[in-house]
Amino acid sequence: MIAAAQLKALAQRFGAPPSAQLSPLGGGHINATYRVRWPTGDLLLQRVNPAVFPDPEVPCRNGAAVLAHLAAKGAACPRIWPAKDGALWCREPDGCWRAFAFLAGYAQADAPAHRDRFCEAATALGTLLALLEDFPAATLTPALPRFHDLAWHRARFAEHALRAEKTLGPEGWGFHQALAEALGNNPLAGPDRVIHGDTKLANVLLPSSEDPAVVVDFDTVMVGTLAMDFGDFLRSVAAPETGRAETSATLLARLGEAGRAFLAPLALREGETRAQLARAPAAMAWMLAQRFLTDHLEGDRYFRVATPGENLARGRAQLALAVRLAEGAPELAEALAFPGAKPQDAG
Ligand code: GN1
Ligand code: MG
Repeated sequence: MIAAAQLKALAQRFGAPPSAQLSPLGGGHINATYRVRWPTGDLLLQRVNPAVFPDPEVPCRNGAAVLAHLAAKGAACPRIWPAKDGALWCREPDGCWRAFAFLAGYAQADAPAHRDRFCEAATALGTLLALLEDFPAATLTPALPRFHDLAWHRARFAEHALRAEKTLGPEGWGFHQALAEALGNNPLAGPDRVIHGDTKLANVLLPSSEDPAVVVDFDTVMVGTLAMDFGDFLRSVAAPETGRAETSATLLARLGEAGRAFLAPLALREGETRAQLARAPAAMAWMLAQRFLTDHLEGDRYFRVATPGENLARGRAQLALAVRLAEGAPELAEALAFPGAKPQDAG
């Protein structure tokens, strides 16, 4: 729990008057986020969680550099709100605090009201990756070492194999085994790119006006592969928490549409093929399932839970989703055919 007095004092370091209104903003499993409002200011104040990020200044620094790059190109992106002393973030004993101008009039792309706007979110993310193609990758420090390293997450989960098998039961454990077989050794491989690292729908804000969509949460920008961002986005578009009961055909048609919108702004590189990208949503869902399950078995130290068992439920849901996505991968590869695809992209 973050004490009200501490929050107030922090808000004042970012220029808020003592009378400013403070309200918590939900969402996210890791950082703590608040909105701070007063007559002439409106900001989003956030603590980067040091229990997750070994050095919470690293995501702040990476994010600030990427946002400066995007702003210089005139892209719609979050605006950092510096502290009164000019600092872009404040190091405190409980983590790093930073602020952004609050984006009023926008809502997260996973909001029920936006359920049919996933292609706008996809285009925003594809455009972002295109804009990051000339970002100096070597200046980024990994905020979370081995973050999207599927083999590493598999090995960590495997340490709990006996308990995991018992906890998941024959069906869930069977899903896990089947995915290991279906997805092969390195389904997220590809040439290096600067990627966002957390491309779920909720990290795209859609406007109520004609303005462009805005991608947020640059804590995990890193050198990775297109498959990682592409796969994470499509697995979130497919996520069961969106509350859709869809047939597989409808789901795959929607994923095909979202996937084409994501890829349209990008020039695919050698090694980035449709067949491989089509397996990435399953791979990302499977990796996330193992991250949730490992955390459940280790006592919920990473992903925040409101009640015990929540990470188990999240893990089970991602596991079932991963199976569905792996089954649909060949069809998704077909659906990803997009105008302008080069023959070598046919994978
Ligand atoms: C975490 O905290 P949040 O919700 O932005 C996680 C992502 C997961 C996501 C699942 C740094 O993101 O990798 O996909 O939960 N971020 C980190 O909802 O681990
Ligand atoms: Mg995040």
